[in-house]
Amino acid sequence: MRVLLLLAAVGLCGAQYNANTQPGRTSIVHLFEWRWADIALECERYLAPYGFGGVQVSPPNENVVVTSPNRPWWERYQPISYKLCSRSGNEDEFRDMVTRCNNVGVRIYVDAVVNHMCGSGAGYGTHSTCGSYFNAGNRDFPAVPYSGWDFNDGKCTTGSGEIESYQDIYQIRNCRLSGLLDLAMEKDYVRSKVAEYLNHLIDIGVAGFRIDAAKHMWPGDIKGFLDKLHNLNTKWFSSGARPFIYQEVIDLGGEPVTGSQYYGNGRVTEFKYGAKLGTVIRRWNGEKMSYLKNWGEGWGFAPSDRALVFVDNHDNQRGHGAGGASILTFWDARLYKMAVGFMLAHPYGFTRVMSSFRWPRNFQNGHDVNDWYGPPSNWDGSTKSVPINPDTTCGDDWVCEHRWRQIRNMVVFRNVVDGEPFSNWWDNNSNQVAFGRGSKGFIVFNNDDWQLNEYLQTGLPAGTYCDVISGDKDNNRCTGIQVNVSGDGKAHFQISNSAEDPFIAIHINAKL
Ligand code: QV4
Ligand code: CA
Repeated sequence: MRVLLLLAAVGLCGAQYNANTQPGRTSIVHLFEWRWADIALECERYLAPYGFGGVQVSPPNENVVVTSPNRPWWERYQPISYKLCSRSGNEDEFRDMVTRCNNVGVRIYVDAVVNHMCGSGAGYGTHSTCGSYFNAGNRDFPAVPYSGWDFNDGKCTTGSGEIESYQDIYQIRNCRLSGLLDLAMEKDYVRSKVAEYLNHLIDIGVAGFRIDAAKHMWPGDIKGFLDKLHNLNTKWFSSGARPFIYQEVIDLGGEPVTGSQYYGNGRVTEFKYGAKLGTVIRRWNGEKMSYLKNWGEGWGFAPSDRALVFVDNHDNQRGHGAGGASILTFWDARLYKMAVGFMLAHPYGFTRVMSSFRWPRNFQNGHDVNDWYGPPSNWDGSTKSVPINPDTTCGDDWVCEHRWRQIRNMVVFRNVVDGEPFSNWWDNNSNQVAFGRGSKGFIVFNNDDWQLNEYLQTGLPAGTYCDVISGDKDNNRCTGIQVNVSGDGKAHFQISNSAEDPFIAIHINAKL
């Protein structure tokens, strides 16, 4: 009996690191600012067929309506209540999305903004996405309810009441992050209100949470509300399954708050990953792809089973948060596809693919003054639905990186090679590299300024393979490059440095 209890306990803890995706589905996609109705459709028509494990959705709770600037994307990071209504839809639409996505094996992960409420300057009234009254000035949020007692004001020691130094662990947790009213998470009442919100979502059927601004809450206070969370809904999850937790903790080193302090609660977003990979793929600071041989923990990242990894996210693709100029995004499409391809082929971490909207970037003195732009929207401020073009791309300024053939096919690649070891590394001591995943997949990159022309050990069984970067396997023919693996596992690769996509990926499900 004791063994069973122990196993149950481990199961309880272990599962917080487990994404609760269906077996063989190994990535999630952040459908940033998408409407619930569109996500439900995308689960059924695209994400399920291509083996995406789940979707990170934008904050579903009521937020302040910001009109200056006009409906910025970041208004959704200023909660007014935990009612499920936002520009993405209402509670019925949210429920419908979760049900339809779960029914096709695609999970929903909610971006939980629970460290704070709206900005101190948000005023008072009913300018909120559900019409709930609030008064930021006296910390009054009757729709939760929260009152002045539930905020950290008395605890913060800085003059401005805001975080002024990231070298002071007390300010980071007890003061306001850019003026956002900071909740007193040590109070059981506040923990209970947060848990009530998250349990409402769990009971609807979500599989886990991104904990926004986790760095700004004490790890023990986060545990305080996590311990109050229900098990997942047994309509779609096994009994006792725990919500997947990944905490947004920006840790590029050099600060007293580190990601490792949060491992006890769940995974942590590994921001070093995208910052470093961007530098390597851009070949900045003398970085080169041959250095990626020990990618992962060897580069000082979190342990693989504690890391949530990504090339870019909704903040740093527009200069918010962290990562800086090296971050690759859809704006740098050719290099971006290489970075995402490398991430999805490499075994390190749990992978999240970004799916963005386009906005009119306008750099002035190195800063994009339009970094606040909200999603494609109608004249009344409502978010536009996502039109799908005949060529399967998205219209109306939705970028849909997750639908780019090179990225979608690498999501499939990751599923096919899941569990296979990192193997058969080769490099030319510069920016031509290759590696395999056991006997199931192999990938080759040419990021040098000359042709790659090599015979390489792939580890794959003999046969003819379709390159899933330049094309697809369509019935029994390749629409792109074909690769012949001989009996000894070797294959000849030629990649021009001026190729549209200077990398080739093959796996056993793309074998003729
Ligand atoms: C302004 C002034 C304040 C003033 C306040 C008065 O700067 O000094 O006190 O007005 O109200 C927006 C504006 C910001 C404004 C604030 C209101 O940009 O100028 O403050 O609202 O207080 C997003 C955006 C922020 C935005 C915020 C709330 O990035 O620009 O602020 O939403 O709308 C750190 C954290 C990390 C964080 C990252 C951005 O460690 O956790 O900064 N990342 C997460 C989210 C991010 C979000 C938040 C946290 C806040 O990924 O999208 O910030 O929820 O690194
Ligand atoms: Ca805080």
